[in-house]
Amino acid sequence: MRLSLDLPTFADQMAERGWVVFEAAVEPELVTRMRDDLEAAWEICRAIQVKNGVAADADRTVHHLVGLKPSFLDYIDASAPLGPYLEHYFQGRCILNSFGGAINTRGHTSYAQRIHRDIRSYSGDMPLLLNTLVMLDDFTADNGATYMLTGSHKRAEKPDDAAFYAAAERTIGPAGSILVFNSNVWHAGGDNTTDKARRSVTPMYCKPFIKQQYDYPRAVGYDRGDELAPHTRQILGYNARVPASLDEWYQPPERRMYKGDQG
Ligand SMILES: O=C(O)CCC(=O)C(=O)O
Repeated sequence: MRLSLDLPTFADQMAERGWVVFEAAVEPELVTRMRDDLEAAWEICRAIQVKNGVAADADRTVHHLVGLKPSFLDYIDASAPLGPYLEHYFQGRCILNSFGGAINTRGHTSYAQRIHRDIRSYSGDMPLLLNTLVMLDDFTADNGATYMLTGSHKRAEKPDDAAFYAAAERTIGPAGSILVFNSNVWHAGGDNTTDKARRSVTPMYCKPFIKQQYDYPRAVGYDRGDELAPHTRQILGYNARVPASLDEWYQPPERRMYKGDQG
């Protein structure tokens, strides 16, 4: 991974604008594998969405990709250079909160195309949650590049539609770019008016004391933590687990499930 912004520039833009784009950061080979895995993941997720009666509004969206297909775990591994940026934003450690994705296609819309922010309670200056979106295709104005209301992390109120679309900027970028944004920023996926899919994955990160949307250590395997690179083990949440027995709870610091450096 090659990150096009240095840490001070990232910090300034995140503070002022609430979002940045690292252009063409992910290796093209990994982007291709994630694109293929995303299509396969859609088949798996869709079957369960339909079976459980939650298919409406979720068209071409997928969820919890780590543990489902290998390239998504490879992405976490490859994103180690993002670590210092994440730690700067969180002023400490963070873990994966969720890892979804979307295949934005002409004539199909999903909840992600409404104006929204991904943190339900406005957190102001407290960095609880951070969104990222990895572009797996080039993002253009025509294929639904995300709308971002720059600076809107500084206020809690939802803008009305007219004000939002009059002022929002688009996240144009080549495949492999990573959009990073404060989860308090109001945003919306755009409509795809082209014949080709606009695919993305959306790893989100949180402070380690916040509940993950999915038990990623369990999905990957509780006993696999030691095989993983330190960055991957941290991000997946192996250092911030909840004990389920007194035997797991009564442990010396180095063997505790919630490690002392997690905040
Ligand atoms: O697909 C997009 O452009 C937006 C994604 C989004 O809204 C989200 O991840 O919360």
